[in-house]
Amino acid sequence: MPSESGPGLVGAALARLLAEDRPWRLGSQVVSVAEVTSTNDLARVLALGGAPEGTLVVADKQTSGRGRLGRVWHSPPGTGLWCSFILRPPLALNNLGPLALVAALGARRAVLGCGADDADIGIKWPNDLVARERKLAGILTEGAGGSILAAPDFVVAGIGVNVRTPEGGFPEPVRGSAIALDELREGEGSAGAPGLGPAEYGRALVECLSETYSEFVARGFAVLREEWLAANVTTGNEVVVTSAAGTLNGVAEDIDLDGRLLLRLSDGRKTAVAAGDVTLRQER
Ligand code: BT5
Repeated sequence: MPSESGPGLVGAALARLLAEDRPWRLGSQVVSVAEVTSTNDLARVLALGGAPEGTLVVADKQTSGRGRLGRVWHSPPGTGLWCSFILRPPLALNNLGPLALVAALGARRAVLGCGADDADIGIKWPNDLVARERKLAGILTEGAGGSILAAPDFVVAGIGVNVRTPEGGFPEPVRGSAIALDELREGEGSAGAPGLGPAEYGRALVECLSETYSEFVARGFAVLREEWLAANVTTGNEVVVTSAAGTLNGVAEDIDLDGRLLLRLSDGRKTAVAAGDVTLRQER
């Protein structure tokens, strides 16, 4: 059971913004806490208890925010949107592969909606948002209740976006590799506008993720693939991909309709990678 405490400020502010206008598929319920181990943990408990699709968990602060493979996600209070959506996609297991890429596209559209420049915001496969070669956002999708044959009962899509640079800068492990929206642009109406906080970004995210998710569920990843390719900073580069299966060196050539990265290996063979970490070696 995740530990949690008190009502949160970010989620409460976001719920107020959404109350003005709530035609979206996601965000129909906002569960707001001041502090939680991980919003993914709380979302999972709520989903197991029957919470409907679109339920959104928001925390001001996470004490054990995590990335993939148990890596730490730094989530200091008031500086970012730390949230998880409960999704119940009506899709077969073998169609769920691109879900994290769909979430990254939604998070990117929301960043652009908050005034960031299209050219500034890249997607690094599979699901990081990057700006100025630093990480702006990360996504962690976790499913539960399925099997190797059946789709999970639900998927929790956890999204962490740095909105404001923490006072005194990012913590040491990510100092120099992390960036927040406020650094991208200055001035009214831009990504760095003084009024833009985690809740305002959250309002844009609810709208944009509702769109990309609905498009994906209705028509498949094919309708989003071109947008993903245009925004991505991975294909066209020499890369090293590290996964449970080992390390692969090659050129990232494309992604397929399952969201897999298509690599041409040094010996000329082609392979498709479903999950892994990419390091860019050089731009071609
Ligand atoms: C991710 O993993 O990027 C997924 C991050 C998901 C975070 C959200 S917040 C809401 C929800 N609840 C959670 O507990 N998680 C989700 P990965 O690709 O494995 O990247 C992790 C790496 O990102 C770390 O090893 C650090 O290098 C870096 N990192 C950690 N915190 C960061 C931050 N705030 N900004 C930028 N980079 C960070």
